Amino acid sequence: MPTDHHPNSWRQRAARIGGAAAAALLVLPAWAYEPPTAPSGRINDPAAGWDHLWHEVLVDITIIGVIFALVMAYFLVRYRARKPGEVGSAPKLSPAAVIGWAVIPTFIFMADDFYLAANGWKLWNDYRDVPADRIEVKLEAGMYSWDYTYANGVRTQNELKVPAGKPVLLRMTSRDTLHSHFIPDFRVKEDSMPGRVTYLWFYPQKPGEHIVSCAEYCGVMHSYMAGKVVVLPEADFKTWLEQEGAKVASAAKPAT
Ligand SMILES: [Cu+2]
Repeated sequence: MPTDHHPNSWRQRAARIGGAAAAALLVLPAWAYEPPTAPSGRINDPAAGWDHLWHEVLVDITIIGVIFALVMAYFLVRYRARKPGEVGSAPKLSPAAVIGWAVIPTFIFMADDFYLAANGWKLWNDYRDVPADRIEVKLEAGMYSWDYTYANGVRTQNELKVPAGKPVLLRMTSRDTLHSHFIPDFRVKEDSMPGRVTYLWFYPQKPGEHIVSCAEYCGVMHSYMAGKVVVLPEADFKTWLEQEGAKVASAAKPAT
């Protein structure tokens, strides 16, 4: 028998071991991934910070836009043609004035950009530290639904029930393609993707309902991929989760 077709050749064995290791690496650590946790008691809810930065952007571009428009309007009038066919003569600027006219307006723009970028960067990094005291829900996205699974095995579709007053961490993946779990009211959005676990957390503080939508074009029914977050008073949430958990437990029991 030629050795290169031997079923136990080292090449085949290595390929088998390698394949198993790769499969284990893909599957095993996925849900176990631990996002960085903020020190106990700290909740870096970014919602107010994002709103603040957004207003800052609007105010800044308005002020800069108005200043530039006024300067431009002044120049249009000041240097207008006074009679037909008039050829203008540009005032001679000193090298310092030339540099100043180029650098100062650029600096005003850039200083504002850097300020906004630095604040956004800080907000985002703080936000990535998940609060220590939280509830966790697994989310599997698929064309076209959001499927949530609670720690006790309770499953819901397109409706995420959560208690008021407690941060909620979603550990997300996808069974098909890219989706993005977007809850505009809480100012949070994160992709869910196949073969990888991403995370997203938000801080619901009072009972109410909030829209969830998919913010990544994922297929022809993408726009129907809407759900909601239902924030319940803590006691109501507990009752609901226990009741649903009991149903799951009794359904799992073998018939006697
Ligand atoms: Cu989607």
